[in-house]
Amino acid sequence: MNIILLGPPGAGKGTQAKRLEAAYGVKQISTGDMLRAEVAAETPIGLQARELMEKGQFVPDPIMVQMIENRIAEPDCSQGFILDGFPRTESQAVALDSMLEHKGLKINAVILLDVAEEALVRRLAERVGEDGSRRPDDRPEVVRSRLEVYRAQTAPILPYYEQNGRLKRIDGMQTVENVAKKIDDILATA
Ligand code: B4P
Repeated sequence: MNIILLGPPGAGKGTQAKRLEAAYGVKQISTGDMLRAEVAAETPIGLQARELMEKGQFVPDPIMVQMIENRIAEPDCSQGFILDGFPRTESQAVALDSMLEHKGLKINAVILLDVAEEALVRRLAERVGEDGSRRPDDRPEVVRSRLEVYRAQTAPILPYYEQNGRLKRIDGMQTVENVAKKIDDILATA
């Protein structure tokens, strides 16, 4: 089972992807987490990503596409994966489809978590990591620019996935448990 979770920053993609990983035995691939690991390790990608992420901007498509191609090829993804944070641009979406076609893989479900902007700003302002740390890109001024980037670059890919009824929308304003149940309902028929 291969799943794409789409939605604006703070929609709950990471929250739901973690649960799906545990419930279905498929691997969470969070591009945000992968980039934060590159930043922490001060790799060449991390050094480039740090500045962009702190401003709420996207890391260039070729870097992200290569990162996903390498990750999907790893053995722990052989039972399936959940893409959490990818694709975020039309070019990433097109590259993903051609990459999967070459590998003989397909996406079983594309799920969009819909959440109102005021709720996103509030959630991210309140988000605290497991170690009690705050993310530098959750500052309200950066969240505003992340939402602008989402509107300009990610929202336009939704029609791409709406073709042939591929996109399933869920009201992400419900509780975590209710969102999870709606995802389970979609996956039961995927
Ligand atoms: P990400 O790490 O992907 O960040 P995210 O969108 O903030 O979070 P998510 O939707 O997973 O929210 P969460 O579950 O944590 O990206 C960070 C940055 O990395 C990007 O801005 C970009 O710079 C870069 N990047 C990543 N991928 C890229 C790509 N493909 N191309 C280019 N650049 C890329 O939920 C948020 C909060 O809400 C949590 O506190 C949670 O507890 C709470 N919450 C969740 N569900 C809830 C619910 N139902 N009700 C109430 N609260 C809820």
